[in-house]
Amino acid sequence: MSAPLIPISGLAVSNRQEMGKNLAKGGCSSSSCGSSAGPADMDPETWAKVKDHPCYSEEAHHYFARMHVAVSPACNIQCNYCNRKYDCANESRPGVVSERLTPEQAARKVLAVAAEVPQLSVLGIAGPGDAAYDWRKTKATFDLVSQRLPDIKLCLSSNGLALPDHIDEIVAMNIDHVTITINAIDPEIGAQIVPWIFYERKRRTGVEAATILRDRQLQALEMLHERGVLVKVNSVLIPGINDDHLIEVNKAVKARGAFLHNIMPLISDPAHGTHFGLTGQRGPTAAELKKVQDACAGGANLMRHCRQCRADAVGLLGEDRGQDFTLDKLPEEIEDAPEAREAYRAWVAEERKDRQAAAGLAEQAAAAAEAPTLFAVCTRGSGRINLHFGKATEFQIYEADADGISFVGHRRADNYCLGGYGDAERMDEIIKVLDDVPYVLCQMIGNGPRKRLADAGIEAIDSLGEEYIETAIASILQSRRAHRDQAAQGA
Ligand code: CLF
Ligand code: SF4
Repeated sequence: MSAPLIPISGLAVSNRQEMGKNLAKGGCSSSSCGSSAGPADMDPETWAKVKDHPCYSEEAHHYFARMHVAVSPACNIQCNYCNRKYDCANESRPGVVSERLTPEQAARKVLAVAAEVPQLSVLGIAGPGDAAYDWRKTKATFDLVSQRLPDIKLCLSSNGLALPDHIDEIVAMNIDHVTITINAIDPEIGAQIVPWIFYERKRRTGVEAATILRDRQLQALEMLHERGVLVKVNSVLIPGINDDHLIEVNKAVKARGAFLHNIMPLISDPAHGTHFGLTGQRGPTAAELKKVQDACAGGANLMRHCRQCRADAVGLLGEDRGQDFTLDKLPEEIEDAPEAREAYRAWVAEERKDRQAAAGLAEQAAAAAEAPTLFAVCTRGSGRINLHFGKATEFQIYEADADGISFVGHRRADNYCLGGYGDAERMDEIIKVLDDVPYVLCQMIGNGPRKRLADAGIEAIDSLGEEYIETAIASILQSRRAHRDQAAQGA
């Protein structure tokens, strides 16, 4: 596949080149947003590990796809937010169930996706149970895939209880990325989240269980860090149980070498049949989540672009092509196309240089922003505004302030356009979701939805389609500033 290189516009090229030379950071100005860091912020070995991983690098998530295969149904603990009928809720959206695969079926599926999706860079195993406890199947799958697709990175997610038993194998198998879910380091709090574990052939409960789980999780984190494996820690934010405590978790995992901390909101619904769902435990609001994330600033670097994907997710984060690759849809003959992935990665390398230079300029332009301003962006990847408003099922939220322009999260909403007509109720929902966002940037928008947004105080801008997001935001800020200056001179 060859993707087109599109020149940036809106900013003078000579200026852009000059700024590019001075560019020192990788697109995120926030000190707490380490996942956005670029090659200048880390040693070359670490950068090589994260540059194509959509979860470990916020920047990479614009370009690269991951896929999950649901091969490991067994689990050794019980989380109060999990119903075993569905997938592991530690790193997948609860309430959905994946097609369970044997390692051979999973390897075939990975081959099929790799042949079709040149953006694919990572294979993850994140359930439906625990990848480290159901180790035989996890290992068999990774072995099969790495023989056929050595360029695909391997990634696994676990509750941590069984992880210390597999460190040598993880290192030997070149698994560079491991996620451990740690919701508490205080066993009194942990016991409110995990009522029992199965450890050394015995079921254990309460504080004893939570203590063993915590010790094994932290041990695994230290062991992996010592061996050069990057560890991301996931924590599920449960209001009233561990919200205040997550700052302590953040400090504890940072001290033991965690590369990233991903604080995810509890998703709780009685229909999921989980203990928390049935007992009325609510999830956090977006504001509560942001408050806890912000309170962790200065500790372990935070991941803010997680989409809580499914245990059988396929595609860029935020898109899910899993249903295109169910077993019944896989072709009989699968021909790998490594040259397409190579060509795509070469294109991304060039695109990155161009985008980073543009982002550097944008940082400068934003530096004069008087007050923090939010922008909702419609994008289908590559860090560009390249999606019609009506097709967006999520908006990427960027914030411009005196420190620069940074990605601060995403907000989901059903797509407004239903093939020829717009859905008024969906528009109400979109307006609600964007209530504090004054600008929507999209590739195109019709007059009707533009007016609905304007009536709600949101300006839709579709004149910057295909621009880099940061560049577009910078040129909007510059143009607003020029208008204000003109008005002031005229007054
Ligand atoms: Fe999958 Fe997890 Fe690996 Fe990513 S997901 S096993 S680290 S390849 Fe990513 Fe999905 Fe969030 Fe997970 S967006 S749920 S953090
Ligand atoms: Fe469920 Fe995952 Fe917890 Fe096991 S570790 S109980 S599969 S959420």
